[in-house]
Amino acid sequence: MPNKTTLPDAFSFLDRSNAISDGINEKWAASNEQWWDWYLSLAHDDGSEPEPDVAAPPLPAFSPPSLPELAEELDSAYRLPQESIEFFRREGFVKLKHVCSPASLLLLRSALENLFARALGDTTAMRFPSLEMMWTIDPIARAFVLSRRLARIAAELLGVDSVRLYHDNALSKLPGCGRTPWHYDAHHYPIASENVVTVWVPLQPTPRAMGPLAFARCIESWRRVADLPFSKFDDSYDRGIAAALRDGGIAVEDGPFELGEVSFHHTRSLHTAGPNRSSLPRMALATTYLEAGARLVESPTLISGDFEKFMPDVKPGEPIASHLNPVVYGSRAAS
Ligand SMILES: O=C(O)CCC(=O)C(=O)O
Repeated sequence: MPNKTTLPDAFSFLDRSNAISDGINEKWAASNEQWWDWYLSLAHDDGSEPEPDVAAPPLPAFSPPSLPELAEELDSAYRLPQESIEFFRREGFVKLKHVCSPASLLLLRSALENLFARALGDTTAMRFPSLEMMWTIDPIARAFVLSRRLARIAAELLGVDSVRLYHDNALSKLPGCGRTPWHYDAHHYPIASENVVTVWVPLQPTPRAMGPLAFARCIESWRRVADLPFSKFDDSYDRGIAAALRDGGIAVEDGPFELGEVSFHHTRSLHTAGPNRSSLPRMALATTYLEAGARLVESPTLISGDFEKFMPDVKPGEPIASHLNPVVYGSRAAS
């Protein structure tokens, strides 16, 4: 069973050039994988003893779909109820059941496990291994990241005609890894648009003990923390958001995810995730889509990580439309 892991302090994850000043108006100098380790080190840990570890629910046996079967499933339309659209626009997130079949999700899980092993070797040395751009090298990841089914839901929730890919992210929260800090994505994405959404696809049944993604209710909740100072060295930003939500009596949706259930969160949605107290890595694919036509902000900051990797040669103020930002749903003419 896992032990609670104490992450080194944030300072040790920052490149030396980023650790000199306490400002954020500079370029992130390390990798995006290191970015996630740094970001998790900004999560508050109250130092209390971890709750007892729990056995993860066993992964169901499955017979893997062929690639054409996977493509058929992931390109077919999902019937998105009007109430779900209204919920998303009011609350900033929505959880939808039966979006993907368990067999397809478990196939993706095993593909990502192989990619993690190849890219990172012994991932137990890290607590929150992450990978990006898997869609450019792996056909199973590509089927999910370029899924018309998922991108169409994203477009319908945002109320836009077409969406492009911003990036994909495989996230593996290992047993014993702590919390993901409170944040909203617009605070770090270098995208000059409100029409940005992330689909979080968990790759196992995810009970509370595994740290499912959790969301503050009400899409306007971020306004309570819009002026909160951000520190790249400590957990003050995470603690500040938690306090603002508590003081404002804002409810948090932190329930489990069934296998097949996914969430979509708006770029202004405040979210967090608990520690993984189970014996299984909590794996998820998080893919972000932006409204076609959205532009790169004029002044990205260190909190944007190595975003240039996702949009080569796009200059500040230009539309984010590189060959790595394909239109995944809708008409190319829109952008
Ligand atoms: O999986 C997590 O713990 C965090 C994911 C997240 O914050 C995101 O995808 O926006």
